[in-house]
Amino acid sequence: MDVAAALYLHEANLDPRDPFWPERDRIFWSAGHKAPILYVSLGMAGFFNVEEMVTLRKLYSPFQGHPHWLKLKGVESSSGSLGQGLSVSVGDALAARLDNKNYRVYCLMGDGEQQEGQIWEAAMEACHYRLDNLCGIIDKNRLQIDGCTDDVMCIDPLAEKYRAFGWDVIEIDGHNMEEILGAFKEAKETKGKPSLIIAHTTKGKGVDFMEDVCGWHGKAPTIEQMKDGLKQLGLDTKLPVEKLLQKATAYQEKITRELEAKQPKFSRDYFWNAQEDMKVELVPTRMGFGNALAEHGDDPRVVCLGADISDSITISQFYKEHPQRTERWLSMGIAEQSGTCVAAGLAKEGKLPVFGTYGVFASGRNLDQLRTTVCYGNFNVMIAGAHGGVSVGPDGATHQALEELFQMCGLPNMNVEVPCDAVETHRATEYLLFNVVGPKYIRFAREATPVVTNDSTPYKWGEANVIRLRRAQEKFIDAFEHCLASQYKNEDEDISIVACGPSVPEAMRAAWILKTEYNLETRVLNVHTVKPLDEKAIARAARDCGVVITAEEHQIGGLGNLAAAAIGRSAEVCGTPVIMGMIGVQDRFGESGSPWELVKEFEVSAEHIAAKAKSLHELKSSKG
Ligand SMILES: Cc1ncc(C[n+]2csc(CCOP(=O)(O)OP(=O)(O)O)c2C)c(N)n1
Repeated sequence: MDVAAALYLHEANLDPRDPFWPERDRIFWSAGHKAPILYVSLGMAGFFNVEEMVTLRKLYSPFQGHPHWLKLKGVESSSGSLGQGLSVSVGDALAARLDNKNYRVYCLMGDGEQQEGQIWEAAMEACHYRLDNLCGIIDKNRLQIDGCTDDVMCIDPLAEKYRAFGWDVIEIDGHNMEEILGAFKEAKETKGKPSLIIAHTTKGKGVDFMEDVCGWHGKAPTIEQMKDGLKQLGLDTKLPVEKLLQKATAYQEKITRELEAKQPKFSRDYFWNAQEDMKVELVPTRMGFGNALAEHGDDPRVVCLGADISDSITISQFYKEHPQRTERWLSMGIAEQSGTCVAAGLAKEGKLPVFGTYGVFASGRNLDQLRTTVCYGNFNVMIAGAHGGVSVGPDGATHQALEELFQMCGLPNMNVEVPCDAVETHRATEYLLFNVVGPKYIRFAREATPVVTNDSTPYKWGEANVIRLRRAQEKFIDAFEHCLASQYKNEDEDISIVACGPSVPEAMRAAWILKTEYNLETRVLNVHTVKPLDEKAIARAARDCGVVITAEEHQIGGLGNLAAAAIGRSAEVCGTPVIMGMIGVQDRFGESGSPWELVKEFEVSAEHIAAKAKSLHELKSSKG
């Protein structure tokens, strides 16, 4: 914070009245998760009224969980996937040179972020091109998410490494204003090479319960903790806390009204647990993954690899209560590309490696490594993509995995599993680990997902389940029957919904809406295995029902296009008219917001599925 204050309020040449002034200095936040500091800095520098920041991480806010330069003036580039900002800064500094401009380029990075290989590619480039208009800044607070940087993946000796890469390195106390300003001056005067300021800092400085404590990453304090913290910082009398809280509440009420006004309407509220009957339990889907690893981790072949969000995705349950397994727990740091190939190396020697991180990074950051090393080599590597869908909520677009099915299903040899709840995630994890030999990707979803299956629900890898609503019950789970698709006898339903992941519970809720509101019968297909896909079950549903809707918390078509192709090439469907619709995210990036707000905003809720089903059914009826 002190370095950012010095940069925005003193050092950098900026004009808040003209945010895109061509001569301004450029400041890139490679560590996009530090967005709140960026926003406060811009606010204090006059880019906007800093009180507007009360909408931080809320739906439609310009203050997204990670900075988006198209939403907020003063932000130079969108970031959130670590390790990319120094390369953007190199490009910008090169552009300045090509255009004979005198502005300077600053890049703020984390110390854990130094574990990303791309940082070192950019470090080499900056030296190669002698970019003395570039100044990198590392917030060396020695902490990251999984623990101390030294333990997660040691980055030291950092100064020597950058010096060896040809940089001028200045080490300072990052809370000492004189040293900070002195470092900026020295960097400006350095010629012929880029400069790096290593700012030694203490995370949470000045607040006793936060100082140097790892668990405060990305976590909001309670109101009491906030007030205590403000007091300790001497800010309690300077900030209009109550007024700001009221402003935040008013904003939330306004967007809730706007969002609700856009939702399809029915005679009553069918949302989860809104009625006296059809109650569900909501359990984080990721728990099924962690519990399965805890249960089966004694097998000496199982090796788990973490990428610095291990508690969050529950992969750490593999060793947390089992100290004897720690030698088979490999912390890779924030290094998804290398981690993927390390897993391949382990698999080559007969291990059962499981590598997990958020889905965006587990399927995108390492796509070429997955393609060339894991899939082309056909290695027995399990990749876990957590927080698939819009479920990461307030973190926003950069952390919301919405494209993995395109990427993963397109890879030859890859197996893809998308379980629908915590119970199915547990069973799928077990099955993949020991029974599917080859590259395998499991996508699990939203934090708290309705539990709609139990241990006696049929689960057969590669085969879909048919789910039928029988009658509303006290418990939602008891209102439905599940059956392996191959054993299901056609009941000539009006509509079929083909779904995977958290869209399965939504499809089931849609079936309830359709039956109660319109007396329509729905066949829900749970296609937990997306590759290999149960094409037969999908084609049969199309032939029997004549209306098929696909439902996915993913860019539209990930599952939908595969289902459409299955129907299109099925001899069984040939000659039968079929109307098809698709529910999914409609070719747009995610947003900050709460998970359920986003399910509604991105039109992937049961209400949207039911409304679409009704309209397609009417269309079918109108055509006779
Ligand atoms: C490519 C990528 N992998 C994982 C994450 C998730 N993540 C966000 S912040 C963070 C830790 C960053 O640590 P550090 O750079 O030391 O920052 P600081 O602790 O100072 O906040 C991780 C792993 C991410 N944003 N991007």
